[in-house]
This record gives sequence, structure tokens and C-alpha cells, in this order.
Amino acid sequence: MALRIDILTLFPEALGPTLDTSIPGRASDGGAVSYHLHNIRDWTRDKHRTVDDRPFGGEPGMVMMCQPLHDAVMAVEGLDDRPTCRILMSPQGERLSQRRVEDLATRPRLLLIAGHYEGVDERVIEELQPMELSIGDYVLSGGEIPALVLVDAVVRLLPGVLGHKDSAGADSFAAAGPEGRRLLEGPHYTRPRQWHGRTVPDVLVSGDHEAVRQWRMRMMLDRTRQRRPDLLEADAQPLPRTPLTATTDEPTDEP
Ligand code: 9D3
Repeated sequence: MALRIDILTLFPEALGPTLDTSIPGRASDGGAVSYHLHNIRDWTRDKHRTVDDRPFGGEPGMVMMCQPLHDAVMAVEGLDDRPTCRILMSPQGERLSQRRVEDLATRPRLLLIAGHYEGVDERVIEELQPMELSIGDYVLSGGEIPALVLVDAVVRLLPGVLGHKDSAGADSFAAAGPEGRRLLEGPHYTRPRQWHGRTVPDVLVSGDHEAVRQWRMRMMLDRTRQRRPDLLEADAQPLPRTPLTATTDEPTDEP
């Protein structure tokens, strides 16, 4: 069964073209995933179709109201029998990692909520208990681009989406070094062997596959040590899986 991804947003029209392009587009053309975009505004009840209001306490900006978002989630969840993993894209969320992406790629159904404005009324977050995910420590104007980032990262891992089986496994962050830690990739070269006085490392043209393998691992380790020593530190923490998932999530092995 294809992964179903529902996205709740105030700007569905902005997401469609990206989802129809490149790997996400190919994934849906090939039947590995289906995308369903929903405008939260469609669940408003007033004639002005209001989705936000001024915050109590007098901070600046606007807050996304509970009712339209809650009704949207309930209605969209009812469009399919399978349980959803509810995800709120939020600057306060867990930082998205390849491990989390791999976890999400195993699920039957994802429901992504892309907020706009200063944030979402805390009570609807408490009620829905979504997993909250951030894509990094910088300020964007909304959760739509983060939702697209998440979709791109997840769907390329689905069976049959990438050309050859190894493409996903060879990535930076997917390559495992000592003790299964993830390493950066090493350098790559193609023809010509000489360019602007720079030559391709001899080992790569030696035909000695074992030497190439060792050299490559060496380069990956050196580069990771130099550029991202944090990746080599004692275990990148294990995934807190069940506590962050929606209550309607599928059953897990854990009690
Ligand atoms: C800096 C104070 N804020 C706004 C003036 C808080 C704030 C609210 C809402 C900051 C950004 C946003 C909109 N961003 C997202 O919804 C978001 C996001 C992000 O900004 N960075 C990284 N990941 C994400 S996931 C969702």
C-alpha cells in the first residue's frame, strides 16, 4: 500500500508544483506515495474565513486558532481508515534527522501540519499531540517549506523510488562508519584525469578495489572529523519513538 501524505496548510497552491516535480513527483507517478493537500481555511465557520487571531497576553503577531485546525485534522483523518502519524512543523520541534526520516518512511500515513503566523494555539497542540519537527535553527516564515523538506527526505526512501537500490544507502548521513556512526561522503572525481593542473588520486585509477575501499573510508573519516566532529561523538541519541507519536498511531512492538 502506498504511503499517504496529507498536508494541512493555508497555502496548498504553493506546495502542489513542488510535489509534482523531481523525486517527489516521480514517487507519486510511480504509486509509492499519494499527496493530499488541504486548506485549513476550508474548515472555518465565519463569513470572513478567519484562521488566526490576536494572542492573549499582548505579544505581537497572530496565532492560529484551535477550531479550524482541529476540525481539519479530524475531517482529513476520516478520509482513510489507516491511522496517521500527526506531525506539526514547528521551530520548537525535534530537529529533523535522517534517523527520524527513516522512521517516518516506514509508516502507512503521515499528516503534516504547516503553520504560519507566530504559532498555533497551545491547546490544539495539547489536544492533537502531534510529533513536532523543526528542520533547523533558523527562522522561516512558515511550516510549508519544512513540510516539503520532510516529504522529499521521506519519499526518496520508499521502495522503488530511486533508480538503483544503492543510491539512498550511499548518501552522506546514510553511510555507516565505525560503530554504525554516520559519516560525510568523501570526494568524487570524473574525467578528465588532469584538470587545471589537478589530478585524480592515483588509487582511484589503480584498479585495486580493496585499496579504493580503504582510501574512501579514510577520506570519509578525515572529512567528518574536520567538518562535522559532532557526528563522531558518542551515539547520536536513540529515537524517542512512541512518546512523540499521535495517539491514533499504528500499534508498535513496544508495550
Ligand atoms: C523568532 C520568533 N518567531 C517569529 C517572529 C517565532 C516563529 C514563529 C513561526 C518563528 C518562525 C515561525 C515559522 N516557522 C515555522 O513554522 C517552522 C520552522 C522554522 O522557522 N525553522 C525551522 N524549522 C521550522 S518547522 C516550522
